Amino acid sequence: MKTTAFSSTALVAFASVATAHFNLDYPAARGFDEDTLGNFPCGGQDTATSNRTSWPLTGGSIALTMGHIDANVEVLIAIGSNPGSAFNTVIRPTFTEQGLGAFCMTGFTLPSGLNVSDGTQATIQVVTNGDPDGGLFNCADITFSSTATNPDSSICKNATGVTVSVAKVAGNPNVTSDATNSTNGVKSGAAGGVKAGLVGLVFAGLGAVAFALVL
Ligand SMILES: *[C@@H]1O[C@H](CO)[C@@H](O)[C@H](O)[C@H]1NC(C)=O
Ligand SMILES: *[C@@H]1O[C@H](CO)[C@@H](O)[C@H](O)[C@H]1NC(C)=O
Ligand SMILES: *[C@@H]1O[C@H](CO)[C@@H](O)[C@H](O)[C@H]1NC(C)=O
Ligand SMILES: *[C@@H]1O[C@H](CO)[C@@H](O)[C@H](O)[C@H]1NC(C)=O
Ligand SMILES: *[C@@H]1O[C@H](CO)[C@@H](O)[C@H](O)[C@H]1NC(C)=O
Ligand SMILES: [Cu+2]
Repeated sequence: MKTTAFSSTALVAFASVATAHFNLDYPAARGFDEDTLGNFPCGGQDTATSNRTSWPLTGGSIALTMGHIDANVEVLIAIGSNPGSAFNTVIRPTFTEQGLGAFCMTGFTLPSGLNVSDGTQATIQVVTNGDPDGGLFNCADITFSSTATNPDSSICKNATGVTVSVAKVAGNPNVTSDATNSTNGVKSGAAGGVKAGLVGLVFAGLGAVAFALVL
């Protein structure tokens, strides 16, 4: 799925068909480099930017453009103004998305244990899987706001044919797609910081299996 020319104007337009592995369109990504998207924790964009999106305390949305016909997706968050790689909290456990183009996740709620209020700064990390090996990452810096509103349907929308299903990660004891079974999608005993790396490995295995099934 890796292609060459990806223009920044296409990223701004949101409406364009994906040419990258995946894009994080909203909240605004720190940046984008197709070649370093596989680098933990933020696809080569590892320093917080000053371009923070005001994001709702409850019911937030995250808009992506998907460049793989089939991808596992997970969303994590780290609290703080420049949290490094401390993406210890899962806010959307791993699931499988199918279909190219616009994909907007809606209805985010935060685990009750998280110390977040109006004005808290944080960074959202979106993890998807690769081609098929390895994890792919991108991050967006946000400020939680009780008055933030979600973007309109020109930015937050699903392309025709986009579907989601339960992730095929049942074999990994450290990952659960049942959000009610753990506070953050990671079973106790699995270190959160380590987990994103594990997810990449899991994705690698899944990719190989999926590829074999296609054949
Ligand atoms: C900053 O974020 C806004 C959306 O919140 C986005 O439209 C804009 O392109 C971003 N600017 C840069 C330089 O990334
Ligand atoms: C929660 O965050 C506020 C400000 O961000 C801080 O003053 C307070 O100590 C934090 N509480 C806990 C329990 O970490
Ligand atoms: C996109 O599809 C997902 C999965 O069905 C759904 O949860 C989400 O709300 C949809 N987004 C929009 C903007 O309708
Ligand atoms: C929930 O967690 C318990 C204890 O770790 C485990 O026995 C059970 O299988 C889990 N359920 C699901 C659906 O993952
Ligand atoms: C699960 O997590 C534990 C603790 O971090 C780790 O030792 C183990 O290798 C993990 N297992 C898998 C299958 O990822
Ligand atoms: Cu790709």
